[in-house]
Amino acid sequence: MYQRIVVLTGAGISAESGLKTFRAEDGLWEEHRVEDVATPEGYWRNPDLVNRFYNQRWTQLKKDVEPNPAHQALGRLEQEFDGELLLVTQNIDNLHERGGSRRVLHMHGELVKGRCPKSQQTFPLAMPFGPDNLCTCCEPGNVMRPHVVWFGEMPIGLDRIYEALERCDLFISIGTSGTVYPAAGFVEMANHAGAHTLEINLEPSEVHSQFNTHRQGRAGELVPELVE
Ligand code: BJW
Repeated sequence: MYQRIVVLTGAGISAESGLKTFRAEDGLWEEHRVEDVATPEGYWRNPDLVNRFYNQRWTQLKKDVEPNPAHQALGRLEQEFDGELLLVTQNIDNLHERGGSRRVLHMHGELVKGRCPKSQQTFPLAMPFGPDNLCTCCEPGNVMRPHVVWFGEMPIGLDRIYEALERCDLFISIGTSGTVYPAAGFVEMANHAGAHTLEINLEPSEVHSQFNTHRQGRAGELVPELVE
């Protein structure tokens, strides 16, 4: 059986927990222009707007969101699997960790952290983003920005991800539209490595034709079935 697995997750895996995806009709960007809330230029133009966008998502995550059976199944997989497993998520929520996964690579950052724009040091988020939320690594402190990766910025942990993709024998993509690179290109790398590639998504993604196998439907049903 498989010995080296890479799992990539996207917003769709958290949809059944009540978190909005990005590109759905009622999605996170419905009321915003992508250039305004998902680029560094948008942030520096209007930090208040971007802070409000992330503070709302942070409040929701703290208050009323729980991991769903797909997160929990991946948590069990990590505990029970004997080989190498790398769980890479594009999501900035912490539902994988709360679902039992101990080693999660957040390639687009983490909602529960802020980052000093000068030193790039990250801090757990103790209070909402705003002019009073200062880093403690500088004197005087700098206003922290969300620890997220916007368009035009370099995703986190790419060396580790590419190394795992070059060696993997199974690549599973769950709940992502395949529209954002470099994540959308991971299937091609896994195919190149000779891995079996499986897509689990509600609808065919933009890169679905590159996968060997597809399971179309809800992650909360299909991922537990796969892991059992
Ligand atoms: C379900 C479900 C259920 C629903 N069960 N499924 C041309 C070619 C290549 C690259 C580029 C290019 N032009 C520009 C670029 C670069 C750019 C890019 O990709 N642009 C595209 C728009 C073309 N990329 C970047 O800038 C990245 N950096 C970069 O490239 O650096 C340089 C570099 C050079 C060389 C090598 C490597 C790097 C950075 C990208 C940063 C993305 N940031 C965001 C915001 C993060 C913070 C936040 O959360 O607010 O990340 S954008 C947003 O999209 C977010 C997501 O992680 C990401 C992907 O979205 P995702 O997860 O796929 O969500 P959706 O909504 O799109 O899809 C959900 C899916 O789930 C749907 O298909 C549903 O059907 C499904 N679903 N319910 C199963 N219950």
